[in-house]
Amino acid sequence: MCDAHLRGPSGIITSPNFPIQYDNNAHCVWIITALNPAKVGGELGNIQCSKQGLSVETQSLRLRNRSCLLGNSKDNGCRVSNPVHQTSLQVIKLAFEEFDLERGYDTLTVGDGGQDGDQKTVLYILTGTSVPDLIVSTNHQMWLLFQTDGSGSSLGFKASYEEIEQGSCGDPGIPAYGQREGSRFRHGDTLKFECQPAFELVGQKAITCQKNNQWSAKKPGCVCK
Ligand SMILES: [Ca+2]
Repeated sequence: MCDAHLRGPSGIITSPNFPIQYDNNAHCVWIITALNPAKVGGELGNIQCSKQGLSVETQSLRLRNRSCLLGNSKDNGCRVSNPVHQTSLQVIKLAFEEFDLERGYDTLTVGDGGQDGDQKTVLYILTGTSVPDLIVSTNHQMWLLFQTDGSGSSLGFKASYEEIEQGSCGDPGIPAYGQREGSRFRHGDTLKFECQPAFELVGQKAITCQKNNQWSAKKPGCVCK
């Protein structure tokens, strides 16, 4: 059993057994929900759910109610008297610290929203040994699906998640032995990087926060000349 519903404002996700090798035939789902009421604008109002067949399982009901709050009331039979404006939405930023999966056979799929496995909401399918870029959802929820095949294991992954304000790409950090110009991470903001003397910049000198909440490129690195 490795499925989990996680909540903001922040936390850590690792593959099972990390940093020891993960199991074969694993199927793990994590659903992260931003739940920081202080950051949600306006009155929430009353929520009434009338449609039959709503799950009685508490967690699931909470998730449904949450989508209620975001104005998605037609789908789940809930009525919200005073819906929250989407502009104050919190989204989920996922940053990987370590990543090592058997290339092509074991995968971590990252998607937007709370419906795990929904092909329409897939943001990335990750495999191999490169540490992925920062991933930011466009929704108040993000799902992760970890699947492994019947043979060949690796160390797995470790990632941290954090709620950030909608309209931001999140802080990508500063490269070791480098410095950064710019400290705003919202749509249209650009960060410039340079390296200390004796180090050479590898990657893009400047990256811009795009409207899909992703930086235009990964944070560059500084390597010894
Ligand atoms: Ca495998």
